[in-house]
This record gives sequence, C-alpha cells and structure tokens, in this order.
Amino acid sequence: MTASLLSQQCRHTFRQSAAALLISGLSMLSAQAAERTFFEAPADNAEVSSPFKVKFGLEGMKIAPLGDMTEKTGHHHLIIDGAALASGNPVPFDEKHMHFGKGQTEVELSLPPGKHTLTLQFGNGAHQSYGPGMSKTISVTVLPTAK
Ligand SMILES: [Cu+2]
Repeated sequence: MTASLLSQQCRHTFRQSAAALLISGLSMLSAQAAERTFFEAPADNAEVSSPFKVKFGLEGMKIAPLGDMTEKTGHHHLIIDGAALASGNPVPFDEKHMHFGKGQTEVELSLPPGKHTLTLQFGNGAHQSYGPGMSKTISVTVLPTAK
C-alpha cells in the first residue's frame, strides 16, 4: 500500500517536470523564431495583377539607415526569381535585387505575366545578407493584362 502510493507520487512529479520541460522547450523555440522576415502581402501562391503592392514584415530586428552597423538592424531586399543569400554575402545591385535602403517596408511592383518567386532578404547596413534564416520566399502568379 505504502509502496504503491509512493510510486503514484513519483509518477505525478515526473509528469509535472516533463510538462515544465516541454514548456521551457517551447518558449526557447519561440524565442529563436522571433527573428524573422515575412510577406504581409501578397499571400503565397496569390494571383495578382501587375502592378501590385508588396508589403514586408519584420520581427525581432529593426530597420536602420544605410551604414548603421548596429547588430540586428538593416534593411529589406526583394529578390525577383532568385534565391536567398548566405549570411555575410553582399546583396548584388541589379534588376533582380532591389534594395530598400531608405527603410521602405513596401513597394509597388510590376512583373511580366506568369509565375514568379519573390524572396525577401534582410541585410545589414552594408548590404550583407543576414542569411536564409532572415529571408522568406513566396510564389505569385501575375495574371495576363486585360486588353
Ligand atoms: Cu541593401
């Protein structure tokens, strides 16, 4: 009788600490996920008519002026039909890589009809990528323009 009561208490304590572990694990995960960039618009796989508005979302980092090298600050880049850049790599200056060095958080974008990928890439004050962890890629289909 005493033994079984003891083992019940043990199991209870074990369950409590397992729950506590799970909760602390979850809050660690959410702390890591707090730094991210994402599209507020359009939605992934959206069908859009050109021109369309693209809105950039940012969490856990801050927009800063060009040249400001404060940790966890920088500006958005929009990569058209390209890929995220490895951490530290400079974001090129060409027609496929748009820089928003004035701290803009949206753009009116014109693209030819068809399927495109849009990649948001956050980068520091020297246009260096914060890596794929600070990027987000979506697909959009640009509808043919009505004539
Ligand atoms: Cu840049």
